[in-house]
Amino acid sequence: MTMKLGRRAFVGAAAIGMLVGIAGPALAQDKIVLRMSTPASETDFRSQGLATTFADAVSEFAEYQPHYNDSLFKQGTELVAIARGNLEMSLTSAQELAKLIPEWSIFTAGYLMRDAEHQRKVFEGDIGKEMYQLAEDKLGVKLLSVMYFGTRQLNLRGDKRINTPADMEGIKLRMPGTDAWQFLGRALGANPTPMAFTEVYTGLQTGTIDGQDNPLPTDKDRKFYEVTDQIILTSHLVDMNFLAFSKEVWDGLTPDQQQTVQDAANTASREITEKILANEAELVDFFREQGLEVYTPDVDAFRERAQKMYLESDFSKDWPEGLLERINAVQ
Ligand code: KDO
Repeated sequence: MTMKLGRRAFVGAAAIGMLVGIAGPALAQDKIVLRMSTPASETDFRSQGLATTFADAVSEFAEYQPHYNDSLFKQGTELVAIARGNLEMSLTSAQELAKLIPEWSIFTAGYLMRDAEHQRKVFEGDIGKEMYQLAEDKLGVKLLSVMYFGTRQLNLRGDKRINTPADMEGIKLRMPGTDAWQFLGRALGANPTPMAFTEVYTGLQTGTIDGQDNPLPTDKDRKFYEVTDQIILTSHLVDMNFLAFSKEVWDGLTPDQQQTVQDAANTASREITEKILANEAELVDFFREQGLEVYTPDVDAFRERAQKMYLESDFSKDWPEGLLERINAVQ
């Protein structure tokens, strides 16, 4: 695949490149300290999987030190922090990567990935290798593994029945604060508004926003069901996270240690994926028990509008040639 780097990517990469290597990894009792920053809570499946499986596997030579709820770095600033040598690990997303590497925006498109299995095969195959290499070359960030984070669904206040994107008109939908996320909100027919993940519960409670989108396990973990009335199963994004790791720290590990870190990331990511899939399957009943309306709209109408908008968007101009077809062909 020929990767064409746009001007934006070069400027961003050069600026970040200049900052790499300012500080070396911290050591605690002769162990490398791996600080991981995330907006997710401590009880989130991803947090739990990393704090057990990953942390245990690397414990001989590294101390895994998680920081939850945006307490160390703000959502969306973690990748630059890693590139600058100020952070060792994060759970990153295609949307955050796309902000720095435009080619990555292909993975922010609604209705692209079919399911968790499709996602795993794409990222554990050649496409994943190429996209991970791009992140390493341009940012000095190693993407160790992909984990399924759940399929994103609409979650709204009020009882307005939503069947097609036209019904979303005027709905103030909180989406995370990057262009890629805001575009997805518009592709769903909504009026998107940026807000940090940690502020969403209060935003729903006070009515600053009419709704939000997240996978069902996240809606449960953050108790969004307490302050909303309905979940519309649009399944608009089969979402994923990547375990991001400082290349500088990685390069300082012995080959054995690197293998241990890689194996730990793979095992933890697979376990997390399985747990999220199992939990997702149980949650429709749970939300109904909490009194929410849960229903499937005209998903084809949402898919058609979103796919058309993405193909006609500026994002698609940065997609590597042939990549869309290659992703679709992965069985
Ligand atoms: C969110 O802000 O809605 C989001 O789900 C976006 C994801 O990419 C990811 O950052 C996630 O938040 C955090 O990990 C918190 O769950």
